Amino acid sequence: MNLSTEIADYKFETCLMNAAGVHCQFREELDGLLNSKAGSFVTKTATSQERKGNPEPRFVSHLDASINSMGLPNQGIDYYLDYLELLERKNVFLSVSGLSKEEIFEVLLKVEKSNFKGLTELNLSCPNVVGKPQTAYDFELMREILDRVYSFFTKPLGVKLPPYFDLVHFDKVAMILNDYPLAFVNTINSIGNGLWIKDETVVLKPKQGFGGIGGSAIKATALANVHAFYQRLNSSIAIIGTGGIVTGQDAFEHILCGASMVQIGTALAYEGPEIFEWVGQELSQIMAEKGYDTIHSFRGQLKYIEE
Ligand code: RRO
Repeated sequence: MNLSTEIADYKFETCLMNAAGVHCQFREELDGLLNSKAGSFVTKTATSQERKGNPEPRFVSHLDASINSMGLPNQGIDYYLDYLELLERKNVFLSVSGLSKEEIFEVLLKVEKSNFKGLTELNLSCPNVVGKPQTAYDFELMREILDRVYSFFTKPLGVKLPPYFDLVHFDKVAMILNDYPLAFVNTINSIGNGLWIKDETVVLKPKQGFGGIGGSAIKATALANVHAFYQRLNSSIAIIGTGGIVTGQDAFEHILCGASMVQIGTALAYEGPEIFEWVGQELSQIMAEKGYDTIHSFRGQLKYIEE
């Protein structure tokens, strides 16, 4: 079965990969993804300097559910650029962000000037930095940032979005994104600021227990966001589907909604990189049963119930 896909001019042997933040902070973890059946990887969102992140416990997960308030722990942009510049493969993703507009521009300028030849993902949706709202929920700020970024950044770029919950918001965000030559949009990040309780106590230390929710519970929201943007974005902007993928059926549904590539977060954290093998096998089997040879033959072909 052929699970290959492309984003902009980049080709991938299979459409499955990790979600940023999972199994990708350190070289050893990235090596593990390189040696797995994933078609690519994305690095942990990098800031200008190394960050330790929030105090522990800051991540709790099961196979199909998670809550996190990591607080953007990462090794700093130089660490990821050093790693990526030495790789022979170019079809990989570098995730970046910053705690201020200026920091975002500083990090992206470094990427622009580097020898990195892959795809850059600008994370506009980190839900866990104390005192910092998610950029992509402020539409004016999002446009201001993209205007400035495109004044100097010439490499293939995409954005990581938080979930939206209103059709008017899908319209507004798509209208902004369609004004830029984005290579891709990645939807969704975790659903921000949920709360888990055990023994009458929150399970995470930071932010009095509030954290981003991942796993099966967010699949419906993820599918809706993938499809809403598939319906609204210019066809030159590829969609990466993230959220609630545990099985081949989940990956199939993301592609049916319009995703060109799908990312696994919570389930990868629980199972490790072997997960790509069985999700790939399950996806292949579903496609074979339905008579689809490639993901292009059903991508975006979601059916509606007509009168
Ligand atoms: O590090 C985090 O707390 C984090 C980030 Br940057 C993000 O984009 N999404 C998330 O769930 N956690």
